[in-house]
Amino acid sequence: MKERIKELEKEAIESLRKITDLKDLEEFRIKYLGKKSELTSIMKSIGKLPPQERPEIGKLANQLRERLKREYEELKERLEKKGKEKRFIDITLPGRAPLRGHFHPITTIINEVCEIFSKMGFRIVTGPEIELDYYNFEALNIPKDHPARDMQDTFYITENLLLRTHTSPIQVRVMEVERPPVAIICPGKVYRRDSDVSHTPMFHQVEGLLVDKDVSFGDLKGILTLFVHKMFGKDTKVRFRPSFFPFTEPSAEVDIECVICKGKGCRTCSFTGWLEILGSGMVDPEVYKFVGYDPELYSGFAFGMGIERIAMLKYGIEDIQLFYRNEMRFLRQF
Ligand code: 2NL
Repeated sequence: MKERIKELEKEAIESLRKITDLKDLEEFRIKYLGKKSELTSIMKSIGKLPPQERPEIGKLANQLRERLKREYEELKERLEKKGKEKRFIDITLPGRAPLRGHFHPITTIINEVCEIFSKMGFRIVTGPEIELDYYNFEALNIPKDHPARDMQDTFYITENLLLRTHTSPIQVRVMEVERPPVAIICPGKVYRRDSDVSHTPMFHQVEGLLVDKDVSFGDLKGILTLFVHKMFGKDTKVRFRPSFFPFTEPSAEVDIECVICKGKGCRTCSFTGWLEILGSGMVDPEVYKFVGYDPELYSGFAFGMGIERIAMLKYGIEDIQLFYRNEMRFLRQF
């Protein structure tokens, strides 16, 4: 038994010296230190030896086990370290470019519109999305029986509080505290109870207002034509078409030549050759009564546009819901 332990030690150490990778080392561990190894069975059989032989054999077997374990751990550590050093890093490879974000297409259009009017002297003003019925409807001369005031069309919070349905209340608030000249541009989110391919319950609007002495319909036409030319290109054809809003008189809708078919007629323009892009008009004297302006002294014009609509026309997008699905394949195209 003593002889066998000595042989086993020689054999084990010899095979350990030849090991160069972790796979062979694991085989070594199983063969010499595992549960089914010869050394383990020697240790198990010590109880069957004559009592006087047991201490010496036991000691030798234990010493061998400790030595093999130590050598095994040392070699394992060395091989693992070597494996890490071996991983080759090519420092000449170009780095991975970080993904760069950009503005949402709706934000881009809002910024473009606001910048055009800023340069013409309009001041950008924002206001609360939760409004009083007074600022959203009453002061804008929208009668009590107007369909827009229906529960079906407006999100009411209480009888007097609602989610604004346009950004006009901002302009009423400004006129309430400032005397003319007033030239403001008001971007923001607005809410209506509507949802299909061309409507979402929340959308964006930009409205503008200019009030001073001697502001005429000619000024409205001049400024809005300039806006269209800056926004869609200086060769874009514009037309003013009579319309109606409770808060303007007279009122006009502004159309541009269809950007898709260049006026020939297509599905986008319902075969009219024209696209409606904004509503406008001379501020109704009734509105001035609510804010304490003298309609004999002052006049002005206002206009409003839906940003999603402009973005859809400008980029040729057919489904408005795409703006709010946050699909990267859609957003990355802008
Ligand atoms: C549209 C039409 C419009 C206005 C908004 C306005 C504001 C005040 C007084 C008078 Cl405080 N008018 N805003 C005027 C005409 C049209 O918007 O189609 N928007 C999407």
